[in-house]
Amino acid sequence: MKVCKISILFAMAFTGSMVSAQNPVIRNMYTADPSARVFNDTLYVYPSHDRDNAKWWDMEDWHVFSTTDMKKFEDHGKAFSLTDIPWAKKFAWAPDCAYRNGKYYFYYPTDQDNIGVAVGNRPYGPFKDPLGKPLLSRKSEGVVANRDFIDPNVFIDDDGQAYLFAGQLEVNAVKLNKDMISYKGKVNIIKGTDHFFEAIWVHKYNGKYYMSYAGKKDDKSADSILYAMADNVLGPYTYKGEILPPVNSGTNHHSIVQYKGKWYLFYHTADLALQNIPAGSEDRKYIQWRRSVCVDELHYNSDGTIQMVQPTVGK
Ligand code: FUB
Repeated sequence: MKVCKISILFAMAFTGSMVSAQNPVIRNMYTADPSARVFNDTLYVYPSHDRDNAKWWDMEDWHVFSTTDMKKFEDHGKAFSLTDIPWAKKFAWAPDCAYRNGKYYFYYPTDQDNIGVAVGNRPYGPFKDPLGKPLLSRKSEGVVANRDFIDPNVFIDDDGQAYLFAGQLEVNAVKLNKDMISYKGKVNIIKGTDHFFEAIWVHKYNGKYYMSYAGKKDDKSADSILYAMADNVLGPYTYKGEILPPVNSGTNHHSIVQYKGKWYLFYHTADLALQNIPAGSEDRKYIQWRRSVCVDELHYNSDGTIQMVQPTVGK
């Protein structure tokens, strides 16, 4: 009887975060760093676009994807590219997008140094650079960037105030002005995000703020998705633990979104590359740069903490 109860509990815990059978959900190209956003009842994914033959993170452009059933993800094509940004040279990495005043604001890092913003009339672009310079960079007053200055995340609170978060090793945060292309006040350095490395994502659930991010939970581990909670968006946060264990792509980068009454964790793995590249091929050593977007359901405990997600990761 005891064994039976334990196995039922185990099965419930596992199926609670069980994958849709289709992971990776984006298969027409390599994609990573998915920022999922809901605009007008459609879920949009803003990922990085890993090149087909990539041997590093030398990405050049961004595509936007959308779904209404969490199964079929439509590629809306190239929305923005390094060639659209005169001041940027390289590395079209993890973006994010926000909606305000009838416009869509696309935030992106370049050169491991800068956070730019581009504006479009539709969620899938095309986007245009309104500033001709970065919105924020490692040289901006108050920014702490001892490693890369990357991975923008925008959070709009219930009172309408928008915040831009960015950074590696330190979480930098500014308040955006209503125009969404400028900021006000000082750069805040967020406290309490233990083990933080990169990939900031802020969301709110039942009045609490959640900051989730990639980081090593101890010296021996690879990057997990970890999280911290706070009563105020700018912290201080209290570290809570792991949401997603390390996956097979080395980097781990995610987003959390509510859609049609369910919560989802988007992340990436190297599974599509493992399926595409035959075992024994030299190219197998490059799978960490040919990533693919996955999604699983996410569940909260009654005290607001987040249950671990068990990803389906290939070998
Ligand atoms: O995709 C390039 C970089 O790898 C991202 O900016 C990081 O978050 C990591 O996923």
